[in-house]
Amino acid sequence: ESGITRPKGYNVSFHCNPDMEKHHFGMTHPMKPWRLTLSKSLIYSYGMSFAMDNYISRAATYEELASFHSTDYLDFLGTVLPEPVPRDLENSNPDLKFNLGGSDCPLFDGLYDYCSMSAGGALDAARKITSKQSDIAIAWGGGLHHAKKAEASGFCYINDIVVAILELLRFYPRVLYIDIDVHHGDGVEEAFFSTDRVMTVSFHKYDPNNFFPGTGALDDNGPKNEHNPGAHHAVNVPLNDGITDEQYDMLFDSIIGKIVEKFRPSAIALQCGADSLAGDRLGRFNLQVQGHGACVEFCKKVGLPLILFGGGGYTPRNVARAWTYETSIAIGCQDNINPLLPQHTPWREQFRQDTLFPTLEQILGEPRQNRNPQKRLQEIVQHISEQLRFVQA
Ligand code: TV7
Ligand code: CA
Ligand code: ZN
Repeated sequence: ESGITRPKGYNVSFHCNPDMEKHHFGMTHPMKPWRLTLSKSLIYSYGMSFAMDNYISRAATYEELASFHSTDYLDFLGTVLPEPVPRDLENSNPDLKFNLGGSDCPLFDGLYDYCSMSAGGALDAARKITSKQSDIAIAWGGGLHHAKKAEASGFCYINDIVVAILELLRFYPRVLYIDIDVHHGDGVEEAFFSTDRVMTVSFHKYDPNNFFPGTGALDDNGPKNEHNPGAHHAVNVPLNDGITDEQYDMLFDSIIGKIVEKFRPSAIALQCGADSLAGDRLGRFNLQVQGHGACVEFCKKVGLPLILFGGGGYTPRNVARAWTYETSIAIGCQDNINPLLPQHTPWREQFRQDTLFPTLEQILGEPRQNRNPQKRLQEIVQHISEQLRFVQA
């Protein structure tokens, strides 16, 4: 009746942890773990859990986190406590360590649990893939791409993506990492700067002086010195405000198509940050649920083992719509999904419009001006085509 069926021999697993969603970064902080609850409730309302293997993920162990992070950093993360009196601004604490405790990466109750649960979901997803129990594994609680080996950054403390990719690398020769969050995937890029077994590709808003983190220029392609095997294995797609579905999907298909052909990955890890959607509190693009989802669809069609991670996304109703639609794509029921939100959806009034696919006008009133001339997008594709001449599988 719902049109949702389960094709034989094709498995999707869904990894979440309700305890993760209870954490708070602070009242005015843009990162709201509750968006995961809203997303799940919409996914379940559509009945999609019946077409997937659903797992409550465990927390990653200290040893698992230490596969990437330094033990100094983990030890500190495990022992720091939030201050009893909240500070009003960053820099008022003279001994911030590892970039912890500022306004972007505040210390909050249960921080270590929150981080290890996010990484646990990502690792569970990776293991379902490597054990071949899943063809696509979904970890919407992961995708925290800015965290460094020994530093928190941009709302990210533990880089669950790096930890999951390291697990994939135990079984697969090459992994392709793709990042459609509106921010540059700097932490993942840096972690794999010196290996040719991971190619990282980030699409992002780029404005070195005015948009976080300021890295990810077109010609930042990995250190080219000292015979680095990882040289040319970082691909950056710097974009400007207001890019549309049509332009973004053209870029995505053309760039990822060429990369798959040249790099011949054995698995794909896709970070689906939903802050690249129109109307995001921090984002700048004009992407709709359809255009964002088309990236997932393209990756699925490549036919390789695939992990879907979450990431940014600061307007919870848009995050829930995108990750619901993308879950339906993973399952393969996207053509049968009713665009009308199910009547019994919890928090239905949160969604403002009762459709899964609001128009740009519904989302924004006035769409953001598009500052991406076609000519610039062609230059980007051209640069990347030339970069790929240095890459071989
Ligand atoms: C993956 N932008 C993470 C994206 C991380 C972006 C930033 C904020 C922000 C933080 C707040 C807040 C905010 C309205 C927005 C240079 C600064 C400027 C803090 C005010 N409101 C992801 C990180 C980015 C915190 N950081 O990719 C508490 O915006 O631009 C910066 C750095 C210094 C710190 N100030 C902002 O999507 C998950 N932060 C309100 C309260
Ligand atoms: Ca990105
Ligand atoms: Zn982001």
